[in-house]
Amino acid sequence: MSIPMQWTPTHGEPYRPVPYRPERMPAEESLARAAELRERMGRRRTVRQFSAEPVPEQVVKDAIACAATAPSGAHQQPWTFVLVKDPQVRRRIRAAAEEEERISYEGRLGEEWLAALRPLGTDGVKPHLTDAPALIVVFQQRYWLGEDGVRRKHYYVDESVGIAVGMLLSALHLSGLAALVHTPSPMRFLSEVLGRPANEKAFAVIPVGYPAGDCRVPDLVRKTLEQVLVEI
Ligand code: IYR
Repeated sequence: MSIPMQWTPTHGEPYRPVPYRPERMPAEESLARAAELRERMGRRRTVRQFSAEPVPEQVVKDAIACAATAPSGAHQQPWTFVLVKDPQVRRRIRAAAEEEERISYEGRLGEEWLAALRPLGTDGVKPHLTDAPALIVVFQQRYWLGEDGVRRKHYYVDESVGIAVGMLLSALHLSGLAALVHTPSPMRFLSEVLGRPANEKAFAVIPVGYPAGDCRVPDLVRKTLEQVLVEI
């Protein structure tokens, strides 16, 4: 692998395009790959019961590197991925998350929301936060903060980080690891526990690992292609 060039912030520099000539994939190969990918992606499931078995750390880091290739508004790459391996920090995150979730499930969510969640079997107890061997806490950089205190606007932060998380989930799944997108609400405690700066806002907590031996998932049905695709 070649050593990547170090990124430095850009702002107001002129457009200096470089050639892009990816090798053209024959249509037959495209078709075969697309069908295989569709089948493999179709087998991804959100997992809430994890084995404590460790995962190869480089797989997780490679998946984060894949996520960080996501397109972003003005190529500002407004994301930070905090990889939490320390069991003590995971315990603190779980304790703080469960405190918020208990309030949520005891009524803050409201009847309609609770009814929508019922088929998923979720509740305020979050063992995955300590059982999974790693947590990836994704932060959005709401704005850029230079060392000299210069503060610059970031654009399309939600969209950019959402795309990156989608790519992260795909990379983890295709590398053989299971994950869950957990969104404790409110998430402010994550900045405190993880010591993140004021320009960063927690976006999701993603436990990563192998499913527990007795892992079960809700019997969900996905929309068919015909139900989600409109051709004009
Ligand atoms: N954040 C809560 C509730 C929750 C909300 C949605 I929308 C889900 O798809 C799943 C859970 C929790 O993590 O349990």
